[in-house]
Amino acid sequence: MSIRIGLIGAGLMGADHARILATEVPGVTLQYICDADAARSRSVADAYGAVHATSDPLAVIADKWVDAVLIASPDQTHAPLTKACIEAGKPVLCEKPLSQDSRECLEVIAAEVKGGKRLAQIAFMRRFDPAYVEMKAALDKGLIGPALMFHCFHRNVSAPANFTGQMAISNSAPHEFDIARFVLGADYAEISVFRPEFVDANKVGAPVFMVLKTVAGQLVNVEINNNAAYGYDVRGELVGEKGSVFLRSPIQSEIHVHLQAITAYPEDWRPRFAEAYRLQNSAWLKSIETGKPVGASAWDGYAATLVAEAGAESLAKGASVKLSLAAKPALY
Ligand code: ISE
Repeated sequence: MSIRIGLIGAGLMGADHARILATEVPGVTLQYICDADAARSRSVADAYGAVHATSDPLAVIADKWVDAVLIASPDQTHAPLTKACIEAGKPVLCEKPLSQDSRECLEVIAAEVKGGKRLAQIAFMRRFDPAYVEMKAALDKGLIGPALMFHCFHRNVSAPANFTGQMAISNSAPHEFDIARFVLGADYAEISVFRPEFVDANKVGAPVFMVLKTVAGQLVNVEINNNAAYGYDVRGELVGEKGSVFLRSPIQSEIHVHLQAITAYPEDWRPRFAEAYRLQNSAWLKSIETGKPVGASAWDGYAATLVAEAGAESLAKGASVKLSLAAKPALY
């Protein structure tokens, strides 16, 4: 039976989720495309054969003809809409971050605990990326020995138009906060965030450099540069006592011409993580059928947001900030 999806948010990521659900994931009916911009929701609905276009997210969530909801609207809407889905008893895949405020994340968690079941999955799609999956498998099999350090680079061509303030930390970096925590299987104890001295701190997307220590004593360093200019480039190397695992990007070809070997960088994250999104969205749909949650939970969303808040505090204070999570409910 087809699962009827209400998709909220028809911007860059929402439109790509519509494409994925319409063309790469079997057994889906796009019941709604919802966006504050009515013309944009209509355009995406027409492009991918959705039944309805609307600008009312709460009506989408309440509609009995909607079985599940995918949230890809602006960050500040994620937590309240996810909470509304949980209270309506509907499975929801919410784009990261769950919120830029850890208190909002705890409200979502409280709603899930009250309902007694996990309904929310947070779209930390790198957990499904084949390269990161192989990295975690190598560690878990003991191939490189105990993990010591995890080096992460995350570079965008230029900061997205909607970026403000510390979104390098609160919007981009949560990917690294979550994937390193997932691969290492460890929470964080503290974070220090730095910025190159000569960089204009007020320039949106200005680079930040972070050093995190896990509760197990491992070190994670994260460079976020949202104005890298040359291409979209995400790198990682997990270093263990006996070896390391280097993250490879899915490069399909290399052009040999004029005494050069050329490989291309993608313009943004969608081509680089296309397979991760396809696998994530397929796994989400399967979890709706089986009732067995997969991927990142609302608790994982809270954990990433808490680190981002501490990171912004560390950058402002010029000092490391220690982290302590709330008590983890048994549901997670
Ligand atoms: C964006 O929201 C994403 O989630 C991308 O995966 C990430 O690379 C980018 O930095 C974020 O702004």
